[in-house]
Amino acid sequence: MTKYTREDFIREFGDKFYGAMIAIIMGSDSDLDVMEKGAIWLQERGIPFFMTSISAHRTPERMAIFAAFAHEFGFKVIIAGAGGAAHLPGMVASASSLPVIGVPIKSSNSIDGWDSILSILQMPNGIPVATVALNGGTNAAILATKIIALFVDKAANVISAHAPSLTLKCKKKQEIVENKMRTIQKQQKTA
Ligand code: AIR
Repeated sequence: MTKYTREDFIREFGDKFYGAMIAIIMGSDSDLDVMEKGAIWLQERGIPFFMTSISAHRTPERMAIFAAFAHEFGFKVIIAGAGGAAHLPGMVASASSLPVIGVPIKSSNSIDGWDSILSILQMPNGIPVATVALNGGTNAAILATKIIALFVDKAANVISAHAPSLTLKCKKKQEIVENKMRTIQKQQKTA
């Protein structure tokens, strides 16, 4: 078996990686439903990202190469999602100097999601993985954007606009609930 090398990775993608500081990796294409939500959140806000699948168990050499050279490839933060025996975020964190955000995924081989959560959350002392909620692909993208917002103005602007957009969404939710209150009150009067 031939070894997977740094040059193989560059051959696959070129050496610019779409000018992305955020890398999104996942154990399988079956994780896409969850992970693409984060990618779409970034895309809609004009934040460049790179995305590929890497399996800690099925393609360990490719994972090791990605982790070892992610910093050199220009990434500043890695989002890693996996399901079941979810070793990808922790193994990448152990071999990279970059911060890793782990996304536990309730996958087809997951019992109920706890296996993925605990595999990513319960890292040994010395090798942290910032773990978001089960299937939290979007939150991972927001956290990654907050990290690069420390030194990228564009990302800082995206983060500044994020809180007001949530307030607006909540205003709509508030209206729905209050409208329901009025409907119930009206029904009570006419009863
Ligand atoms: N997985 C793949 N290699 C190692 C792990 N932990 C995970 C994937 C996916 C699940 O196994 O992240 O969540 C099922 O993968 P598949 O390819 O069988 O659908």
